[in-house]
Amino acid sequence: MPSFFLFPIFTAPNKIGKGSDYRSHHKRIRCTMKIRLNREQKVYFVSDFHLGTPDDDASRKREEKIVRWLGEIEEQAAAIFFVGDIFDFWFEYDKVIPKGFLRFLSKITAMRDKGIPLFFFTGNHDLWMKDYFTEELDIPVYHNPLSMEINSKRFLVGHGDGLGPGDRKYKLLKKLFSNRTCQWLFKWIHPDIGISLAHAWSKNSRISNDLKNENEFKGKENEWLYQYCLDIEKKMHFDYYVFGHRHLPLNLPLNDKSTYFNLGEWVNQCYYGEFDGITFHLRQYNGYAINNN
Ligand SMILES: [Mn+2]
Repeated sequence: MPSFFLFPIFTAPNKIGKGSDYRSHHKRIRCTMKIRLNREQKVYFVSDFHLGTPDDDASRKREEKIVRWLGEIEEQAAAIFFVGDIFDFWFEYDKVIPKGFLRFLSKITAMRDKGIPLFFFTGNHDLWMKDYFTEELDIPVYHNPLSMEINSKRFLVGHGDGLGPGDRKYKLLKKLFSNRTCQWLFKWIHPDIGISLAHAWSKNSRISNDLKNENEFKGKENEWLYQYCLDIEKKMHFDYYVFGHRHLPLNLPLNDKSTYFNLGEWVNQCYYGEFDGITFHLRQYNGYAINNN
């Protein structure tokens, strides 16, 4: 089991994802966590597994690949950050959680039992996480970006949905999805119906279409998260901005000291972020080829 030093300073997640003016988000960013790595240790970041889509077979193969990857990195992992959209749909009822994903859940349970710190961020597909992961697995769940210091580098990490300029349609939808009354109403629909409806919606959503590899980079000026990072950087400095959501692996320098990384996705390309204490690398997992189309 790797030894590690982890000093969470404040446990409460900050609130920078909220508020109508994203330009004031920096006021709420504080260093919320400090991690110090030993020589051999690494911190991993991964997002957008979208477990459950497009069908059970493809999702199962992907899940097996994820479990293999976790098995390969766990010896070196000082911490692993799951940066949202891990599930294509997740909704916690008071006494029920969605069926499936047992291999993945078993793997992360075993890793937590070995003492490896794991952290979840919610994405736009699984924002309805409540206390299940925290209470059952002792995995903190963050709904907004989190700042952290790993060795001497400063990170801002989050799923990234609804940040930056533009995407008003989605921001409105997010308000609806985050609305407590809407959530309360949804939970009274029988799970067999509610979850089926959610999967049908997810399959037709723009984000899901993005997963068919139709997403493309349309220049820095159209990259909302890049614009968001630039804006934060005017007010406070981070060495690395690490987001998911775009389904595009990106490595875009903001200035000579800061870089915006996007973690891509695991339906097609299987990218992840690895920080060795000095440098952040975006890597592709080339384990056992699977056909998931
Ligand atoms: Mn996604």
